[in-house]
Amino acid sequence: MSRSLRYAVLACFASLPTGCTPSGGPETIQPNDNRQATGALKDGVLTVALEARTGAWKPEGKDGRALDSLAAFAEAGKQLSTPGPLIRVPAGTEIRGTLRNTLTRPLTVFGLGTTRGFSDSLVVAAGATAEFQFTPGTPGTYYYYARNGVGPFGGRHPQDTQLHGVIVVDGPHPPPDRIMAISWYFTVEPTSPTGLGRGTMAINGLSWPHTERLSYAQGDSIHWRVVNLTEIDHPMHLHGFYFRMNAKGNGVADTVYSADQQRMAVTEIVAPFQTISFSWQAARPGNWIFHCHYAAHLSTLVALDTERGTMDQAMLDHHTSDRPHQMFGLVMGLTVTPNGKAEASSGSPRSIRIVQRERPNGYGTQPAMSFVMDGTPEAGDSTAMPVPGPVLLLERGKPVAVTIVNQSNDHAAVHWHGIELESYPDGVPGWSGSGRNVLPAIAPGDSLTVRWTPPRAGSFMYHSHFSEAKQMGSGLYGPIIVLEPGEQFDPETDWILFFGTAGSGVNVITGPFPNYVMNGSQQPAAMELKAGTRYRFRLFNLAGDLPTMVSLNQGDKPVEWRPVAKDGYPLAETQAVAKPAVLVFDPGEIYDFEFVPARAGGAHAQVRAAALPGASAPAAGVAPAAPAAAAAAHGVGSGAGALNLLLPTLGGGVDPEIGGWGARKQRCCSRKLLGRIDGLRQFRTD
Ligand SMILES: [Cu+2]
Repeated sequence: MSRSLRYAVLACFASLPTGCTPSGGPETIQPNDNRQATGALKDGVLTVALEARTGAWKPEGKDGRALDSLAAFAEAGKQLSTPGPLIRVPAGTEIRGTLRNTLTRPLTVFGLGTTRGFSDSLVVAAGATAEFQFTPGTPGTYYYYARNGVGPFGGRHPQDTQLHGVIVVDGPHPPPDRIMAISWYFTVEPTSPTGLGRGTMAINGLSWPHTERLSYAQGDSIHWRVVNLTEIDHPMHLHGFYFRMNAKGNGVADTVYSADQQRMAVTEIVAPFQTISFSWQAARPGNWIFHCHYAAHLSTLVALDTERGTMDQAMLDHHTSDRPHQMFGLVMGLTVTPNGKAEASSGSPRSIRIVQRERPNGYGTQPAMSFVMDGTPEAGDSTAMPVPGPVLLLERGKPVAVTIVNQSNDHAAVHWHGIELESYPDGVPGWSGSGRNVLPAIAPGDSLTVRWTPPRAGSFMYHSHFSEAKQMGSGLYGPIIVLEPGEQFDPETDWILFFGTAGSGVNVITGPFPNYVMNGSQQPAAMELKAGTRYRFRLFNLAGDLPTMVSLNQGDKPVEWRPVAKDGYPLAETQAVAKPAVLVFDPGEIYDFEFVPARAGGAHAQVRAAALPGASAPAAGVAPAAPAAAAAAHGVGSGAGALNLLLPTLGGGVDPEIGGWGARKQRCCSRKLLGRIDGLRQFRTD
């Protein structure tokens, strides 16, 4: 930096808080990687000075489009950032601070009081400065958050969506960690093709492919905290590795899991204003991603290149030129450098050939797409469009060589979800692999073979990782069942229940919204169960961008089932205990349950997708529904012996641990029925 420019910058800082840049124009709201804590710590007291100002946010990097006139926080005299300054202290530290509101509107600030979270607020008038003081005693992940009223969809007004920051309270000897804060911005424009004016989703202030690249060495123990500062769920998925859930919080309290309560996952729902912390080991080298599993949150809907729903070609150039991964928004990329020898897989691989095909206008104006197993009668019938794709029944430890033959009109890439494999076959084109050996997208008419070995028996899935919103919505997914050597799969007692959508939504405000399907159908065939027989239900979710709720009821009460695995990983004995058969789960999640029907009887079933009213992009602006009444209208067989697979009402005693809906129900008052499967399962248990 030249001397004169440096003085200009210093002068500029001295003149803050009005905000300026050396070149003039609005101040830029910087990304914040949450590595540097704010304030001065002295004699057990942290002194903090915060300011709310207005600036321009560039979630797609300095050459990307700016979102002007957004409010954000800064440390007094320093640059604005989103998320705002990190407050990080050892437990028991007193925090004394001031918050100056330079905006022309009053702010209600949560999280900077004794009880924090949404239970404690500070009202700061326009132009005023407020003082705050609190002494956090319990280690964990928290946040502060501000708003000026509530917008038309129940969340913050667009200009307030970056008014927040993370608070971390450390226990003794905290391991090194990274903090990822998720934020968003969107404006609604009902006349645009998508219903959105402009939208973005960001991690630490940046949106893929502009998010920070994290670097680790093979063997590193990794600790991450994720803070959801948006008004919508994000099912966060790690490729290639399981992580161990350590804690989950809501801003007021952070629940640290005991050893008995910890469990492994590859996808974890982070509900609105929830915090999670988890650990994993970078056991295998290469490039990996950690991303939201709502396909819309990776789609062009959250790219600022989109102008009224249409990609702006001029703006596209500032991303990588070929954009092989077709991802935007909530994605972090990380590279694990090798450290020692790679494990060589042994044995000759079993060859599998899967054909990706497409039929135009299969779902309205959108195509239907299918995976079919080469060499089967379906593959010979060019009109067959089966959904889900063929079950891959594999054996633990036995290598496979899977060839994807792309007969569709779009590029192809397939992700083996939940499988602990090498980086290259992981399925993210333009990213998976290492160095110059990076997985390509498969062009129409081309094919590609990848090799991997399933190291664990359980339930997994495969799905498209290219233009996911379109391709997964069109049917490009299927289950993977890995068996122990010598184990047989018994379809009589082992049931695959795969939830998806028939197409993807086009206009996220007005719809039409896609129908929900189970095993590819809105009217699945009835199945018969025998009383006293032990069944395994494998529930897979890739159903759009909303939570799916499933329950198994007798009369108006859920029966009991026993969760045995989450994302293919067996649950510990202390967790695999019988509980009410109610599940709320998100795309990217897989649950295995054991169920023994006790009594004979007939039943009726239904499943719904639900959303916070107006909070999510797909559900924004929906009219409140009457879920209890609708559920009652579709429930039958309330007499003794009847089993209903029925959606719970909101107060229906959902286990807050499985699905996390409990944490949200305080704020959620209604749901919209976006899809329905009637006659999902009819149990005739005799
Ligand atoms: Cu998301």
